Amino acid sequence: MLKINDISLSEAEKILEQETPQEVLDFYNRSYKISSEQVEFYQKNGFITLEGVLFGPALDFAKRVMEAAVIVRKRDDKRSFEEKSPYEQSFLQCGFLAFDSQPVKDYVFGKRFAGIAKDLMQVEGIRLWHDQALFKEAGGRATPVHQDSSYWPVSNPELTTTIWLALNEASIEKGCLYFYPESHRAKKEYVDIFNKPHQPEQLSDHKKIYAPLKAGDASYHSGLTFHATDNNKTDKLREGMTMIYINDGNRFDASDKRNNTHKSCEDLKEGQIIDTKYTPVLI
Ligand SMILES: O=C(O)CCC(=O)C(=O)O
Repeated sequence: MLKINDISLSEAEKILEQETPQEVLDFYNRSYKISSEQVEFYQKNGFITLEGVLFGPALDFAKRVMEAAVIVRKRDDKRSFEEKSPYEQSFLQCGFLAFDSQPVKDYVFGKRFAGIAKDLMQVEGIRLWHDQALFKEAGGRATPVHQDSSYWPVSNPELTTTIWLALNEASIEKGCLYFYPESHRAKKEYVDIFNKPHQPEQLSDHKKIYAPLKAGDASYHSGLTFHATDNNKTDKLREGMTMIYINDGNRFDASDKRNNTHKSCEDLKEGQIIDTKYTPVLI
């Protein structure tokens, strides 16, 4: 049984039945000011880090809710770390958590986080693509270098972005993200992160920039930006929560068999606007 901060399964279930307090809900929907310099930085480099995206009671509440959601989702996984595949040793991955409970949905649907994505991508509207908790266990493996949009059947990968929010500190030793600046303009390259990852040759001369985050800080990276993490060298769990956003208008591109069965595109036909029950307009 997965243990996080000594929360038992029954406590976790109770946490997920709570209502989000109004002050927290207001915080999730309060705008975060992005400057024109920050937009420029994101557009040039393909990523950005931002301080204080969450803090105070909203951070405390979101952290507890996400921990509970991961505990409940992993309730039947009794395997030891050694029994997991190398991919699964990189992180405890739980996607589409927003559709399991209201307090997670309140966080994932927050206009504060989607609004930042809208400003950084300079688009008219934002849809959720999906959410994903990524908790790297103590001693967890490195996450191999990859471009997220390789795994998504979208027509416009340049109009996708991920918020990676640190629910607790994500230091270099704990396996924070690192990014290859400007690599969103590099050649697209599929990395089989699940079974047989490789280090893209084209990045050999690229510098990488680590993005350590304090609790409540977040990074945003384009679906085209190459990124990765080192292993978690500490004895603590690294708790990252992501939401992925697409512009409202991105279309289903089923041309790549390696990614064309994505749940967010359930029942769509080639070329249709991505508009499913999993991808609501958020802002
Ligand atoms: O959290 C990690 O270890 C990897 C995260 C990642 O690759 C992503 O959010 O796109």
